[in-house]
Amino acid sequence: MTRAADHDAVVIGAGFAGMYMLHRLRGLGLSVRVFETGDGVGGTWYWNRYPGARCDVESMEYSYSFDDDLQQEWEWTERYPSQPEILRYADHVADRFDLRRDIRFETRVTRAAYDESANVWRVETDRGDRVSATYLITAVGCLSAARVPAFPGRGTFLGPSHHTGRWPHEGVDFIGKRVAVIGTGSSGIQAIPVIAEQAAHVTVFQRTPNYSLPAHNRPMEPEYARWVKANYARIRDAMRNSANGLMTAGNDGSVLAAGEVERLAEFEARWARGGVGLLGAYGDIVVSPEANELTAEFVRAKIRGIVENPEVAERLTPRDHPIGTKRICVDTGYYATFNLPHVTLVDVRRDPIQEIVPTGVRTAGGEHPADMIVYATGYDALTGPLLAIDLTGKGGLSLRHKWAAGPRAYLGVMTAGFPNLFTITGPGSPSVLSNMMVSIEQHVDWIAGCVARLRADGIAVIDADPVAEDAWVAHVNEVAGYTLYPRADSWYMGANIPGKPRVFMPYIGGVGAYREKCDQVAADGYPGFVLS
Ligand code: N01
Repeated sequence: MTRAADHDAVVIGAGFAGMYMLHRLRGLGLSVRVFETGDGVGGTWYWNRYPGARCDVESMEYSYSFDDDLQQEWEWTERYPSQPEILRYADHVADRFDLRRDIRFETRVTRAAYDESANVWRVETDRGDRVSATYLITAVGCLSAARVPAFPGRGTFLGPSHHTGRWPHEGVDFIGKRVAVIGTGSSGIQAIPVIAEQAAHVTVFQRTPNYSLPAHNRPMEPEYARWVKANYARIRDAMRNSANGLMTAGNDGSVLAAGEVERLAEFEARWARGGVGLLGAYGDIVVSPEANELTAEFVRAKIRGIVENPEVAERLTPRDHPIGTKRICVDTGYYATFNLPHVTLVDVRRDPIQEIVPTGVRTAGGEHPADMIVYATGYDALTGPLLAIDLTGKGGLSLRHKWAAGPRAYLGVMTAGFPNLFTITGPGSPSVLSNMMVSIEQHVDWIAGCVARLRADGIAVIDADPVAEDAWVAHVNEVAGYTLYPRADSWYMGANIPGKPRVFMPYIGGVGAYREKCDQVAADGYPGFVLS
């Protein structure tokens, strides 16, 4: 018997999305090849080994739900899981489900082209692989294309420099070192306090002050873990149907309707509980500028209360964007770190970085000596990892060309002109606005269901209908437009990458509503898709 393709499916990436996709496709009897750039599984958690790296979704929620034995047997040790623990979990899953035998590690997919005459994807890697597959599934992550700004003189620096998302596996010793940290997003805000515990001096280069909420991390309470496990079926179901894939639903009420006493009590309670919950205190925080400002002012007052030097406190205080419209940060001791005598804050809006010199960072105000530079400068989010691959669809259409003015995908899962190509947690889906584990499982289950249906019905090709795609993209933009999100220069908007189109990329309609829509489309025989 001749095979039309080397594999039924190629999956790009062996993070949580790629691993589960492999498991599900195997379950359907498909032959699958996974390509992974790293030499291990875990994706984001494989690369992000910087000090302090920790998830801001609670452990009991940031885990797979597809296998009850797995969720019952795995023991999380802390309220919020640290990077090493998440990586151990990913390794455990890979072993438990015998995933590694179908993953080709240390291999980057460089190119994939749809061959219309054979209805296969022809996939090429940097290791010289040339394979074909009926289905191509990207599981490349949303925040995996690390970005270091093109500061002049970057190559001249004499010491080591590390991007937080490409951290050395052997770790980094900061003891006695003068460390420059550029960037104060989630990664910088987590890393800075830990680096400051060891380093002789830390100079933090901040462009935009960020809102950060305390994690109040603590050891897992066994009683709580037992309770969650006993109720997992119900809890997971509620998470799947929630707005953001979390266990604790936000309140619907209005900040403006609440009196000052009630509002402050609610904010204080959520601040004391820790984590991102403050943003869920009321339903209008990311919708109404006035409601948002009251919430932002609560956090600003906290910053003023923690940071002893009023001038430093003011420099750390965010005023240029509504709270929540850039990804909210969660920290352990971030603001208090600026009370330490060996930690300096440089506001690079007032005192811009001019160049990297062999012995440090030069701003307009002078040189800041450093033995080491940490780039916590973020990612070319969502589209970056996809466009890094030279993807070509029908008639030689390149994805880079198609998405030149911004990403376009029907339901955020397929892009017209690229048949049999599925994207897990890509643009146009809730992805980064949700608990990623929930969104990953939803996409993987939907794709597996779709593939099973195509095979059962003898359908060779599925493609998005451009009309349905246009309508979905318009809907994604319309829903974003009801919120304050488009007002911020965020990576959600592509604003952190010079020249990137300014489009709100994820879908903010909510995890539950999105799932319902996807399930309805499947139940109705895939309207909006072209099957042949
Ligand atoms: O990246 P970021 P990140 N000169 O893009 C600054 C997730 N995550 O790696 O804001 C000077 O947020 C930039 O400044 P500005 C989470 O979704 C989650 O920190 O663009 N500075 C900003 O301060 C998060 O949002 C967790 O003005 C420059 C910083 O670098 C996402 O990953 C932990 C600059 C980049 O911040 C990305 O977070 C970590 C320049 N030329 C990450 N260019 C948790 O779960 C950029 N910057 C807790």
